[in-house]
Amino acid sequence: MKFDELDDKMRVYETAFDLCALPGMFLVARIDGRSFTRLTKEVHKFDAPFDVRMRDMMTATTEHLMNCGFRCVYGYTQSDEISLLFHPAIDAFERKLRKYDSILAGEASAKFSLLLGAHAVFDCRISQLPNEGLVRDYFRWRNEDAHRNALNSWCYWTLRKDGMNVTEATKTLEGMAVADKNELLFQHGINFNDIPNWQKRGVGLYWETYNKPGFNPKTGQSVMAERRRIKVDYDLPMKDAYGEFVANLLVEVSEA
Ligand SMILES: Nc1nc2c(ncn2[C@@H]2O[C@H](COP(=O)(O)OP(=O)(O)OP(=O)(O)O)[C@@H](O)[C@H]2O)c(=O)[nH]1
Ligand SMILES: [Mg+2]
Repeated sequence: MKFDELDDKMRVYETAFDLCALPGMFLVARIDGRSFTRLTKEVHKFDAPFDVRMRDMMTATTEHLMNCGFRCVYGYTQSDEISLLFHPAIDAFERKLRKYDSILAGEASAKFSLLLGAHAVFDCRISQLPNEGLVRDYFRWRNEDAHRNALNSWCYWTLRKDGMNVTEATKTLEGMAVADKNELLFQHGINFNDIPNWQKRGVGLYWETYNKPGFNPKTGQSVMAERRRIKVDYDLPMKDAYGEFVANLLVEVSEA
């Protein structure tokens, strides 16, 4: 068989199920650390429940993903996960989903591994959201997940540090109401309201414009040039206000 024939014959197996996102769909990627329960507790001991080094590595990885060839409007990270909202008109790789999944997982794994100085792996999945309301709901979902996890992790590690083993701590928290979890922390001198917002709400990254002083060599004059940079927000709003915040980012890109 000639090479061209062989090429045609085999390529169809590779591409037949190569799905493309439909035009007009909002695309959101979620990139999640593989086995980070083990990585953060056994392999590389991070402080629990939250370690600022983990936060900073996840934030730097998010920033890297926002700058790696996809039109990204918003990045969000909490725990071992990153969500990326792409520009509604993104057309990178003809919107082929396998490209988004594989490249983003690869870029995240490479970046985080370099920062950690050890092997770390991420997976990636894409949500195709047909309207802006669902984009808001998506980000509210992850934001509220961060809040729930923060309360649970704070309770769990408070009990563990108080001498309970894994089973005792897990059993104590099973079915406990939110108010009782807050009270449990309070009894141990922790006011959940005072826990930093980045732990309870996650971290948001978005573009801002700023004026950079420059010099025009032709005229010899100082000039201001408009530039874009990523702002890291450790104090995100929550619930409806967070939904509004995400919707505003979409308004800004549609007006730009
Ligand atoms: N110690 C510590 N652990 C963290 C921190 N941030 C995230 N983690 C842990 O990372 C894990 C993330 O949870 P999951 O993604 O559900 O669990 P996973 O083990 O990564 O499992 P898969 O994603 O299914 O591979 C949890 O166990 C968190 O406690 C941190 O700052 N400190
Ligand atoms: Mg994980």
